Amino acid sequence: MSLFRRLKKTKSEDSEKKSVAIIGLDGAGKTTIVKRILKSEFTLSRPTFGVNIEVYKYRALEFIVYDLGGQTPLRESLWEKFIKSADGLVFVLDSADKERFELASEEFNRALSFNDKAPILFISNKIDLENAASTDEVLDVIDFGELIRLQRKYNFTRCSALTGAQLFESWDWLTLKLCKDEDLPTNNVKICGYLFFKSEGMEIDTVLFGKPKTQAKNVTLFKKGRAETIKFIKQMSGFDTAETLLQVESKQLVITKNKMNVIGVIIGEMDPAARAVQIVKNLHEKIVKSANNFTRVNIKDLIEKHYPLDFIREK
Ligand SMILES: Nc1nc2c(ncn2[C@@H]2O[C@H](COP(=O)(O)OP(=O)(O)O)[C@@H](O)[C@H]2O)c(=O)[nH]1
Ligand SMILES: [Mg+2]
Repeated sequence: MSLFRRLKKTKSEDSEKKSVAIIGLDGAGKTTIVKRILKSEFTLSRPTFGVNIEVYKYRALEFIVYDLGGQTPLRESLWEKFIKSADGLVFVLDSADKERFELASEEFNRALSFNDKAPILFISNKIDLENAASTDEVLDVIDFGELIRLQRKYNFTRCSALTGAQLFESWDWLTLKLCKDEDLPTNNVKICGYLFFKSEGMEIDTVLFGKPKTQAKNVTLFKKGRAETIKFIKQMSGFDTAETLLQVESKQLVITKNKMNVIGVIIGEMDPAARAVQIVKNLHEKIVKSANNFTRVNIKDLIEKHYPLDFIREK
């Protein structure tokens, strides 16, 4: 985001090849997560490796998706090999499937026993569902004590692959753990404009930042961003909050919905999208506040005032 695009920004792609093993019981949401992370526009190569293994390649990155549980000896040795060689581990739990928590916990511990170095992202997925387990309910079954004792790098996060809630932030964490490139921007983003809609689909504002020449250059980019935003509004009409990250031309589009409002911002290709998500969430709050005071908001002013280092500046 370009979490993962950032990783490809390497001098020699082969030398920086990274693999992320994404594991969990069938139906946990692994495939859905990978597809969202890899953004809609990318073509993925997906070689068939064997039963229940998916390998997605994207530049210098390899995502190995593996359904756990009910191992045959052949599959067992195969996934042990994958997990051993993985640079990052992601375990996905269906937080609404409480009946299989114990089994998930066993598989989680087994996976950890094969790899004692890689940072671990634990995703408690499907939090949009009514019967999703709380953090405490998950922690009752999944034991992180050993990880803490061994000082492993791990992160626990509650996500929804469906709405995107918390997903991009947690992947940002993993990317930063995997990525050693000092040049990567970790703090500021370059917002080159925004799209502001009402959740029922009414367009309020589209504003391009920068000098007229830059704006002219970005017109088609924004047209595409607008089409993506409208698509997102339709797809997420049933949810109060949602967020997504897409690749649009050579930039990234972050769209977030918060009850009545939908805001999309376009940021640079290598920018940390998690920061953009954070900024937009704060903008949402400020918009709601000013609506309560009956003042008309100007999102551009808000960005300039509160995030002076996060938009494109041109002299
Ligand atoms: N409600 C909800 N459904 C999800 C979520 N993530 C995945 N699903 C659904 O769960 C099912 C299994 O997802 P899939 O990605 O195929 O699981 P996998 O077997 O782990 O790869 C699919 O029907 C998905 O649409 C989520 O966050 N919320
Ligand atoms: Mg799958």
